[in-house]
Amino acid sequence: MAELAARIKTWGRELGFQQVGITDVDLSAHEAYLERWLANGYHGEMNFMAKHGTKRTRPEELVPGTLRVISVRLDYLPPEVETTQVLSQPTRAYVSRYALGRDYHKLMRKRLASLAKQIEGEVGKFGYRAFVDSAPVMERALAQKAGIGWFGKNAMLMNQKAGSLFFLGELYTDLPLPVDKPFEKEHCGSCNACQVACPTDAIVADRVVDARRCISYLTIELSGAIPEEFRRKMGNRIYGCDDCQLFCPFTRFTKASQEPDFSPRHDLDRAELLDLFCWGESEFLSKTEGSPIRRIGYEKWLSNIAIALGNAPWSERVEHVLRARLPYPSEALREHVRWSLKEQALKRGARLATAL
Ligand code: B12
Ligand code: SF4
Ligand code: SF4
Repeated sequence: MAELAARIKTWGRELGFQQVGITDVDLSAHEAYLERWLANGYHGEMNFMAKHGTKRTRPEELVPGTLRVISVRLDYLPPEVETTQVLSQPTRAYVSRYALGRDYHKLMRKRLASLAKQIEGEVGKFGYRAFVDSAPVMERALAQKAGIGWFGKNAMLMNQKAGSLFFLGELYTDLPLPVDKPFEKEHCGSCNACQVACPTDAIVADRVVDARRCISYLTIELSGAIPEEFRRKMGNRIYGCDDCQLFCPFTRFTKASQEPDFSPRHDLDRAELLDLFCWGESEFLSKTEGSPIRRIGYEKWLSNIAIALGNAPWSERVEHVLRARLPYPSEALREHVRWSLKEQALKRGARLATAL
């Protein structure tokens, strides 16, 4: 089994994963943290987080017979993509850097299936299931236990040589493989740059994010109106948010991803808000084919961009394109557009006042 474990790690790296670790199924240390998070209502509308009882923290209840979890890391930041520079250009759209190219779920699951096939070639039929962000699985807790990194104060799984701009995935298996040492050392020390940088104060305690305040949740998961208290704070972030990672000192150790699939499509790394707002629905559907962005749907896409346009400097053209969306059939979208028009009108008024 020790030899097999070593080979699994080599195959994993050959398949393009940057780290591969193995752990057992004991997540008892994490159960109480998850329960408290749910009891506080921090999951908001994400009912899937509360729905599965103890299956999330007890892998053998999700997949009976599971003895070990093979945890993998895949870096995603494409080379030469700007990050904080785009955040400071309010006419441009900031799309979270994980979502610029192809959806990672399929790509990673395919690779995990290839890894399982290689194991099968060695040991014959064995029990396994591959997961990537898709099922009640505690991916960060498993990765920490498998030695991949520590929980940063921003709740991200971090590695001192790679930062945190990576995805996690798992193979649950019934093979009694030897386990790796958990990642015990926490490297955050007295730093709290992520908490200071978070635009909406969503990091409510060390390693605890109140999703209801998190821009990632507001722009991707929330189906209703985005509460007004967060709209100005969202700035130009139209899909997800990376601030608590971008301002983390370990992010400078990020290794650029060599995956062509993660390269930005349609200039999404630096697009103008106005251009994106003018996409029609069929254009949205074709341009986001195979991208994680498609999942939020056209109305949410427009609502997010409308808020960012409200936050952009005043311009006649911005007011014009916003007004053009007022007859749109969705009241949810119209409400966001009305808010943005008010914001634009305030800025127009302020300009006039200074000109007088
Ligand atoms: C729900 C969810 C969200 C929610 C809630 C976020 C959250 N912090 O829980 C929202 C929509 C806000 C979100 C946002 C993002 N997400 Co998300 N998300 C998930 C999901 C589906 C579940 C996470 C979860 O279990 N939350 C429940 C809480 C309780 O768990 P936790 O935050 O990890 O907290 C643990 C620690 O607090 C720990 N803890 C705290 N103190 C202590 C002390 C001790 C002693 C111990 C033992 C433990 C401990 O206990 C908790 C339980 O383990 C996972 C995929 C998965 N199935 O795991 C992806 C996942 C966590 N997300 C991911 C990503 C990339 C993001 C974003 C960066 C996306 C973006 N750019 O917009 C942001 C980052 C926000 C952030 N700072 O967390 C990646 C993270 C990769 C990494 N390097 O960590 C994951 C793993 C998906 C993947 N397959 O790669 N996400
Ligand atoms: S993703 Fe953005 S909003 Fe969410 S915790 Fe991090 S910095 Fe805050
Ligand atoms: S910004 Fe500082 S406190 Fe936050 S995760 Fe990075 S090192 Fe830890």
